[in-house]
Order: sequence, then C-alpha cells, then structure tokens
Amino acid sequence: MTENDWHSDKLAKIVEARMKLKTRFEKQIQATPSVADPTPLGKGPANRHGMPQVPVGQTITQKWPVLDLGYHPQIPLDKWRLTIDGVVENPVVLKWDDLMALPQTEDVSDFHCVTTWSKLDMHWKGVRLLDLAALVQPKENATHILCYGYDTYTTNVALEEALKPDVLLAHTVDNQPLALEHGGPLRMITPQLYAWKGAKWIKRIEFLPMNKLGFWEERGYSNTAYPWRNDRYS
Ligand SMILES: Nc1nc2c(c(=O)[nH]1)N[C@H]1C(S)=C(S)[C@@H](COP(=O)(O)O)O[C@H]1N2
Ligand SMILES: [Mo]
Repeated sequence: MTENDWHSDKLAKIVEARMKLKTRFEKQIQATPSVADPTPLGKGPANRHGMPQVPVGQTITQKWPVLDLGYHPQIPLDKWRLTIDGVVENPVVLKWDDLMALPQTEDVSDFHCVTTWSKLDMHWKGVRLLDLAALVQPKENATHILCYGYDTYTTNVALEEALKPDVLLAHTVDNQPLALEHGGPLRMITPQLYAWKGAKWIKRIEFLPMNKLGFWEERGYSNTAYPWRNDRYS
C-alpha cells in the first residue's frame, strides 16, 4: 500500500462511518427545535434553514465581540493536541497535521451570542464534528459530548445537535486563520445553538453516556440553548 492508498482508505472509512452515524441520529436531528419548531421566535426573512433570520431578542452586529473567561491560552501548533475520548471505539489524540489531513468543510453560518448580538453569514472552514465522530465511533450508549478548552472552559452539547453538518471545529474564518482571541488555532461552532456551546481553544471532546453540565450550564445557562425558543437561562 502506498501512503496515498492508505490515506484514501482511511477517508473512505470515515465517509462510511459518517453515513452510519447520520442514519443513526437522523430522526433525533429532524426533531430538534432548530429544524422542527412550528412557531420559531424571531424576525426577518427565512434563513438558510427556514428559520427566521434573527432569533428573538437578538440584534445584528457587523463587529465581532470577544467573550470568554479573560485568559487567551497560546498553544504553538507543534505542541497543540486534540483528544477525543470517552464512550468511543477508537479514542484518538490528534496533532495539527492529523486534523488537517481529515476532510475539510467550508460553510456559511450565523453566530448568535446569548448577550443578544448576532453576526450573520460568517464563512468558516474546518472539520465537521460529525467526521471526528466518524473517526472515533461513539458507542451505542453515547448521548452527549463535553468539550474542554485550553483555558479550563467546558460546555456540553447533545449528540443530535453536535452531529449537525454545520457544527465545525474551525481553524479559518472569512479566509483568515482564526485569531487567538476568537479561539485560534481551533474552536468549535454551533450555529443552531447559542454561541457559548462552541468551545474556543478546544483541547478535548469527551463522548458521554449521559448529560453533564459545563461551565455556564452549571451557573444557570440553559442546558439546551435553542435561539428560536429564547432558551437562554434555566
Ligand atoms: N474556551 C472557551 N470557549 C468559549 C468561551 C470561553 O470563555 N472559553 N466563551 C463562550 C462564550 S460565552 C461565547 S458567547 C463565545 C464567544 O466567542 P467569541 O469570543 O469568538 O465571540 O465563545 C464561547 N466559547
Ligand atoms: Mo456568551
């Protein structure tokens, strides 16, 4: 086998596992509020998902504010690692080159911060959480992920949200490398949930057989964070 054969064999396996995961979670994904809510709260023309352009209580901003715990960890790419573990068949620790060798996805999506600003039509590039899940293969009992940042931040996401095709581990935004203050070199984005569900400076994704609250969820933020239900605090 040449290195190329090995590489395309690995890719073919990821694509096959991705299809299986999609099938396994399709019903749950179709039932989420950002897909199936008959009375979504918001205003403006339909967005790319048939939801209102802006969720209730949000104002469009052109600027991109920075929100975090105040510490911006700097990880050189040669030291950078992403651990994906928990209830999975094949836990992995990815180096930067491993991440870049995975299928790369570009997507345009909106960013809704719970502090009431929304930035529309951001152009992202990175690796789908779905493809990372295909790589590690969550066991049958996996229901959630808990994401960890290099700054000690944590946030939880249910798998039916995390496996949506626009959930990316992003390294590039609007054709520029993701800036440190926005979570560079790599952050997660969850365009169909409030933005605190996307960990900046992501270092670990743990698949869990139950729900486990993250940093803000423990402090009264909503477990589910659906923008079109004004689902901010619990
Ligand atoms: N690692 C980490 N990720 C984080 C946070 C954080 O404090 N640490 N803050 C969250 C919150 S509350 C929001 S609103 C978004 C903000 O992303 P931005 O600073 O790029 O606008 O990142 C989320 N991800
Ligand atoms: Mo936030």
